[in-house]
Amino acid sequence: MFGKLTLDALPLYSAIAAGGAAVTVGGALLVAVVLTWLKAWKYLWTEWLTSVDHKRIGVMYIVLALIMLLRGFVDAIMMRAQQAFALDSGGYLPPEHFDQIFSSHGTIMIFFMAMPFMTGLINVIMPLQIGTRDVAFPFLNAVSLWLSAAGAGLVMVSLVIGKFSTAGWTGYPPYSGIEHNPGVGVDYWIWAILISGVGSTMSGINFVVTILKRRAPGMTLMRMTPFVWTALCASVLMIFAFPAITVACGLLALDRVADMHFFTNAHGGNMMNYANLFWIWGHPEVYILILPAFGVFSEVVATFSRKRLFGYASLVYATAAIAVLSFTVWLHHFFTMGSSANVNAVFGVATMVIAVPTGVKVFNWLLTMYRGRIDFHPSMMWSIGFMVTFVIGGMTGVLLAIPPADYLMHNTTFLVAHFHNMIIPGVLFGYLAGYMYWFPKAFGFALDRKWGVRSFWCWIVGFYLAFMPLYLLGLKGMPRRMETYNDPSWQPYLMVAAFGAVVVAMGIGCMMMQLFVSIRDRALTRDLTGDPHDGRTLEWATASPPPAYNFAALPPVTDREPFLLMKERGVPYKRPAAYEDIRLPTNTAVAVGLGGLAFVLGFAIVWHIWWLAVASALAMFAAVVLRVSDDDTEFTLPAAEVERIEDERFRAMGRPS
Ligand code: HEM
Ligand SMILES: [Cu+2]
Repeated sequence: MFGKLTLDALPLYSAIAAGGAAVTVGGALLVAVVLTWLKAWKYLWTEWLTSVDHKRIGVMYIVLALIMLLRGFVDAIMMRAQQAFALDSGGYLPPEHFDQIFSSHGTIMIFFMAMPFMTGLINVIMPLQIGTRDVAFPFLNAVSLWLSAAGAGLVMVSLVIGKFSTAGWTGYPPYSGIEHNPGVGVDYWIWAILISGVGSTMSGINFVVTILKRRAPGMTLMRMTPFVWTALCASVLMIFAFPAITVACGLLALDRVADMHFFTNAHGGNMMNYANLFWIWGHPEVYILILPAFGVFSEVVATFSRKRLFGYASLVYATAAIAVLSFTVWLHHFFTMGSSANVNAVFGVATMVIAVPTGVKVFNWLLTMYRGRIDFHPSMMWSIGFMVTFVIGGMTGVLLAIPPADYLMHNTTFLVAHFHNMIIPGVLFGYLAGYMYWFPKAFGFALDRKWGVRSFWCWIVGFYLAFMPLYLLGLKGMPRRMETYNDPSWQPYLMVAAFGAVVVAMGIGCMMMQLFVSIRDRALTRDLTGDPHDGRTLEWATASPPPAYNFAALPPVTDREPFLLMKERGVPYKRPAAYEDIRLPTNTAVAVGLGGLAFVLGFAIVWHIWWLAVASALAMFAAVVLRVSDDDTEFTLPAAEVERIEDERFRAMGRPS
């Protein structure tokens, strides 16, 4: 009846695991109690959970990302605490538990923090920047969100019922195979990634179609903002890369459940099939995450330097070049696994080539800032911090791209330092810059600058303290994923690294403080114009927060910085001669329902509760059939209502008609 699920699945074997479970369950209960106390359930359900509005979906993605950032960071700080004190002793974490933590940290940060953050930012801003009313497939967009949430939910549930994978975020066989890893942890990992990955593929399709088909009149490709360009390239990568990991996870699941042998040495399988599939997704994934962050930097640097972006066209070509090249280098992730020297050399050189378009971009940003009137808004600080730090990380990457050097360093903390050095400034700083830049657009009031700047300084100082020692440790030969060690000369570095993580924790604290202070003082920082930063692109032409339909009349575009041009001509808030009826998608419970069923399906397969798996799969199928045979999924917002909403906005701005 319950498959492999018994009371033994509860985390009573260790106080720390039980504590983690208690925090998870307690946190969920606390949220539920607060929502009940605020009587917010109905509002949450009708306005948010069932919404198909791209802005709300984007905000929900970002909320998911921020929650998972906290979870992933708790994992990080637990690892840093373990390694700081585990000299010649077991430390405070049992080995099995430490392995779960590095696996969940990597998995969460990549799949459930960075991916939702990126998808959320694109969702909120891209349709506004191209001047459209919604993404091409609003319902599909909601399904993607809820599939991501289902995956994240599976990772969180593994804290309470059963265990998480101990096979690292890459899940390499044979260790992730059933023979060496018979527990449910790897299955949680597989189904979390498989389910959320399907959502990511669909998001990619949705964004590409939206950008290609739904631009405002006159918005040619070369008038699109850099952020939209990077979103387009990242989405193309998502469409081609994510099926590879979905297939890899699917085959690994078959190996485990159906005794197949895709990735085993026995019966004709080969682990390298997995390594290739995984990294054919994994390397482009880095650029899926980083390109939109580059897009954010381009927007932020232009706005806060008060200058047109330097070298727009070269930036676009560099983005496209990076996207193409990112598919040609995956083999550098297994230089040491027995390819010939020539193969390694080709992939090493291909890897180094990516540094060229990336360098082009850095110079574009620097030259945009050159002689600009720079405003040190927190978003600008994140951008400058990124440029300095990222260049260092890039150089260590070129080092690792030399196969003989990689033989020495690949499984050491040098590598850990390198990829955090790319992904924290290059991805997370970019998203945080975007979060602070566009927050007033999404919510109608600005984030506090002071706490933003404080958060930035803690993050960047903490980053250097936490990761520079790892480069040195790597050169001294410390392998990654070490639970204990007996070389006393490592310990001082690990203490500094742990202290760095504490400073990053203060940065996260400042971000929470910033949100709290900003919400408290929101009456003072209201953004009535919709244009708090003196912006240049279309998203600033509409109200903050934008109405459901974004633009009462789709704005004609004749320039790369259309809103700046309107302001220069003195017509930024020109009202249409007459308003029209607008068709909008209606809310639906089907998408969130599908997410819930996908969660149940994943959980059922993890625990081999086959009747439940079949039942939830059938229910999903039925829900999809019901949805696609429903012709009544849109409603008309009458012109009079549009006019009323617009009138109200102009009155608030002090510009009654
Ligand atoms: C915020 C501060 C962060 C700290 C202090 C931190 C710390 C760590 C530590 C201690 C490890 C284990 C290293 C080892 O086993 O030797 C690790 C691994 C990892 N981290 Fe982070 N991390 C942070 C942020 C991030 C972010 C933002 C990402 C991605 C977006 C990320 C992705 C990863 C990945 C993929 C691994 C490899 C996990 C594995 O070995 O399977 N980390 N991190
Ligand atoms: Cu790579």
